[in-house]
Amino acid sequence: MAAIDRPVPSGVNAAQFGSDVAADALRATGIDYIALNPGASYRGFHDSLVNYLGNAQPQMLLCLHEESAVAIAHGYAKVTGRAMAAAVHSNVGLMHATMAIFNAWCDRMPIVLLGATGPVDAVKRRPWIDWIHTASDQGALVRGYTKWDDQPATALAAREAILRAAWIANTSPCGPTYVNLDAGMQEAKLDAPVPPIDDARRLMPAVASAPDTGAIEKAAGLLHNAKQVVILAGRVSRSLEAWNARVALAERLNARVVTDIKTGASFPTDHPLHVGAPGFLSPTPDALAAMRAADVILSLDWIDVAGTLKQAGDVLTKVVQVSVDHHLHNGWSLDYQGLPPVDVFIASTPDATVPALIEALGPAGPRAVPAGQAAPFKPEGDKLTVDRLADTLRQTVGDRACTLTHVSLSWNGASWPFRHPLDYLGSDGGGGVGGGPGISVGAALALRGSGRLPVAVCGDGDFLMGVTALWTAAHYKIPLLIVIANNRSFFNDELHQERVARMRSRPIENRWVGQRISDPDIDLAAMARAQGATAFGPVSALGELPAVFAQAIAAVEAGGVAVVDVRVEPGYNAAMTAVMTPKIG
Ligand SMILES: Cc1ncc(C[n+]2csc(CCOP(=O)(O)OP(=O)(O)O)c2C)c(N)n1
Ligand SMILES: [Mg+2]
Repeated sequence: MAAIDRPVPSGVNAAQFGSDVAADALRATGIDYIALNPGASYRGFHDSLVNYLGNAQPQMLLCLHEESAVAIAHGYAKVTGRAMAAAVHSNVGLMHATMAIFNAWCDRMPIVLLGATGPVDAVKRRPWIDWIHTASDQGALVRGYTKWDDQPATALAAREAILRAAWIANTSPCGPTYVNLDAGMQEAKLDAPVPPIDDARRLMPAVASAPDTGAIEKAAGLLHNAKQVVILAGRVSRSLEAWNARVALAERLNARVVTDIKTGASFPTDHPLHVGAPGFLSPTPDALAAMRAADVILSLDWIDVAGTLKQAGDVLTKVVQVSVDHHLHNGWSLDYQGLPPVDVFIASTPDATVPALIEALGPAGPRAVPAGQAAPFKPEGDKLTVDRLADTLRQTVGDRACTLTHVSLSWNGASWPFRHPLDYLGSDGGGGVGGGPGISVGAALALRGSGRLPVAVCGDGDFLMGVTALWTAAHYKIPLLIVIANNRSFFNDELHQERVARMRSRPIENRWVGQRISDPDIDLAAMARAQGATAFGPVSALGELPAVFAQAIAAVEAGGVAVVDVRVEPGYNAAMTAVMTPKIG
C-alpha cells in the first residue's frame, strides 16, 4: 500500500511553513493514515503532507465524500481502538462530514479531524471564495459531538493542538476531536526554524483510569452475595485478554450475560451463560426475563441502562455501573440516555475493572456452568430472507476467521455467533444511515494482513448512501466483502408507516409509498463495479447464493473488493418486527 500514490522527491527536509509544522505534529502522533477530500482551505497542509512528509506516516487515503473519509477513520478505530486522521475542507467539507462525526461520537470512537478556514486575517482573503469558506466559529458546527476543538493561531500552537487532539481523542471515553487550521497560518513562512518536538509521548501520556478500591470492594460484596447476577456487556474493547477476563468473571459468578448488536462482540454468544441471542433495538424477551430474575445487575458500560431497566419492568435489583461515559455528556447531544439508578458506581473502564473484580472476589469453589448450549441457528422457510442470507454466508465463510464490520438493520442477532472480540465490530453508533460502507472500508484497512476476512452486510439504502467509499478501498487495495441485503426499500420506515396507519386505522397497504427503491430497480452491482469492485448479482435464487458467495470470497482473498447484491424478501425477523410494530390497543 505504501507504494500507492508516491510523490516525486521534493528535497525538502526542514519545516519552512506553518503547515509543515502541523504536518510534523501529525506524524509525531504516530497516526499512519489520513482519509481526506481535498480543498483550497488546507492546500498548505496538503502540500506539507505530500512534499514535506512525502505522503508517508501519515499516508493519504483519497475519499470521494467527506462522510466516507470520516466513516473510514471511524471503522479503523473500531478495530484498533486508536484514532486515525481525517481532513475535510473548510465549512462545506465539515458540513458533509457531520453525520459521520456524529456516528463516531455516539460510538465513542477516536478520530483526529483536521479542517481549515480563512485566512482568518481578512486582508489576506481572496475575494468571494475565501469569504464564503471562512466562518468565525467553525468548530461550533461539530462542538456538540466532538470531545474538543481548537483553531490555533500560530504554527507552534497548531503543533500543540494536534498533539492534544490525538491525546484527548484516544483517552477514554474516546471520541472525535477537531483542529481547524487557519489558511493564513498554514501558508505563512516561518520566521525562524522551530525546535523539534522533544518527546511526543510525554505530551500524550497514557491515562489510566484504575477503579477505586472502595467501589470495587462494595461491588464485589454485592456480587458475592447475589443469588443471580446478570452482566450487561456493553462498550468494551477489542482486546482478547479483556474478553477472556469477562468470561472468567461470568463463570466465577455463574452470571447470565446479555449482549447486543449496537456494540461490538463483548462475550461469546454461544457460551452457556449468554442469554439467548444479542438484541438490537431492544433486549430480547429472554434477556428482560433474566434481568427480572436477577438480584444484581452489573453493567459494563452498557448503552442505556435506564432504558433497559425500564423495558424489563419490575426489576428489584441492585445495579453496579462501570463507566467513564459521564465525562463526555454535554448539553447538546442526548445520546447519553436516561439517568439510571445505581447502587455502586465504578468510574473506570470495563477492561480495567473486570480483573479488579475477579481479584476482589477471590477464588471460588467450582460452580456449575449451566449445560444448556444455544441451539444452532436454523432459518425458517425457503424464501431468500436476511436470515437465509446470513446462514448461507456463514456456511460459505466456514472456518475462516471473519470480522463482521457492519450488519444491516434487518440483521437477526441469532444468525451469527461471536466467539472473539473481532468477530463483530458493532453498529454505526449514531443511527446515521450511509455509514456502513465507509466504516467497513476503514475496518478492512485495519484488518489488512491480520488473516481475518472483513465482511459487511449493508442494507440497500445504507449501501446507496455510502457506495463511493468503495472506490477508496479499490484504489488502496483494501480487501473487503460487502453483501447487500437488498429489499429495494428503506424498509425500516415501511414498518414505521405501518405502525402509524394501524394507530390511525388507515390502510397499511400504503406503507411502501415513498419508501420503495424500485421502478427502476437500481443496478447495485454496476455501482460497485464502477468503483473498481468485483460485483455479483442481483441474486434472487437461494440456490445460487453459496456459489456466488464462494466466488466473492475468493475475489477478496485475492486482494480485491467484492460486492454481492442479494435480493432479499422485504421483512424483518419476528423479534425486530415485534419491537417495531407492537400490537395497538
Ligand atoms: C441519514 C439517515 N437518513 C434517514 C434515516 C432514517 N432511516 C432509518 S432506517 C432507514 C432505512 C434504511 O434502509 P436500508 O439500509 O435499505 O435498510 P432496511 O431498513 O431496508 O433493512 C432510514 C431511511 C436515518 N436513520 N439516517
Ligand atoms: Mg433496504
